[in-house]
Amino acid sequence: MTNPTINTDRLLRELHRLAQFTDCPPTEDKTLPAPTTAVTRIVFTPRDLEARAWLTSVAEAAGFSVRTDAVGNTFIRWQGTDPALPAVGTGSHTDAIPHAGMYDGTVGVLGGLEAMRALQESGFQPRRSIETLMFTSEEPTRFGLGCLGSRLLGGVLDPALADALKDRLPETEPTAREGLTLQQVRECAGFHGDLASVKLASNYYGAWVELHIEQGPLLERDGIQLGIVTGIAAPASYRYVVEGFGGHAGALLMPDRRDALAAAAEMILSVERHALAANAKSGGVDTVATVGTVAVHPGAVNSVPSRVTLMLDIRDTDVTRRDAVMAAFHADIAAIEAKRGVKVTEELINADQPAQSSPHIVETLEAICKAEGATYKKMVSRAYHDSNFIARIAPIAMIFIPCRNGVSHRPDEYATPESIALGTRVLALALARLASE
Ligand code: HGY
Ligand code: MN
Ligand code: MN
Repeated sequence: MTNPTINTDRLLRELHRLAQFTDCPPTEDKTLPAPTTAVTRIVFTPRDLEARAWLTSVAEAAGFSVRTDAVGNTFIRWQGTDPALPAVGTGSHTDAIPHAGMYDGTVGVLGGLEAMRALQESGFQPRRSIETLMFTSEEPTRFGLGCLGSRLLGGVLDPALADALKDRLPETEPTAREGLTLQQVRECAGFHGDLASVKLASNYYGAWVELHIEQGPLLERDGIQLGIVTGIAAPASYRYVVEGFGGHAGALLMPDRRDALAAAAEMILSVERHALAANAKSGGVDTVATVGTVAVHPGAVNSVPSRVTLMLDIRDTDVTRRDAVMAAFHADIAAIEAKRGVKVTEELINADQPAQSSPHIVETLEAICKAEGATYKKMVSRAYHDSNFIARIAPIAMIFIPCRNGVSHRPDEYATPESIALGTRVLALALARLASE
């Protein structure tokens, strides 16, 4: 049985090098615990393209082949002795939301590459080819929909709809192109071809394991070294436009107003209330709802808001419960429209199913953790991941490592070198076992 040595220094060096491809200055926020490394790396921006070119150069220097598909998903491949067999895949994303941290996604991409190199350096020869995949646009920042690359790979997103998605980069971005489509932006970035060609055959991967930070507090709180993910919660997101009647903040009298922001505020509190009620009823914590963006028009202190756009992110491990919260929220929206004389338009962005892990891969990971003497717990992922959509075409599982205070999507996101190395070693051992089957 192979015994790969993870080169932790090399892996940490590369994680910090990748973090330097960022559009935000190193954070000055002294209120956050050090170390803090702020990263903004939005898909198809110059920083993202530089990071992609760097990753390709590192992978090719290790002797692996690299290919990209029409949307920029990047496949780092180690050919097996029996290349006709379905491959074993790992990987994650390197795009980062504004002012995020440096470990979300990147641990899975560089950890996958390091696992491949450590196996290669140990003299291991895979029967099945092994791939580390870097997905395009896991984050919804630019095109409003998360997991763009993996949805196309898994065949759960219509290619024409995808190519028509609008570029939503805020005007402040140097590369903002108001009103361009994904097709125009990706072709400008050098990714051509029909998106219909992105979908992978259902036997392309025989097994898939993604390494990722937990993005929650459970492992650290319980002093457990690794998480084995048995399921991934079902994400849904919606866009709402609230239209009222605005005007001069001094002259427009209260009875004559139809304040769109006041109505939006009631909507935000309503969906929070229904999510909390769902948890109270279930006795659990699996229902979560967040309004993460609010755009106010005209956005002047002395002008009554006439139009507000807000984005809702709602998730649950149980789709029926998630949909029940939405039904209660819809009833409140109707009441708010009647009471305030506003008009609310809803746009469904996505409403996905949860993903279940493969019992075989979970057992494989458990056996490896036991053999390594690593403490572990089986758990669900509340964050969504590209593995949600690879699950449509392959058996999956995920490995979680703890992150400090459970923090993610913030500059103080942090995982220890020991956790990163252990997660990468367990991943390498899992890839070796699965690629020998
Ligand atoms: O939002 C998520 O769950 C992921 O981090 N994009
Ligand atoms: Mn993320
Ligand atoms: Mn992620």
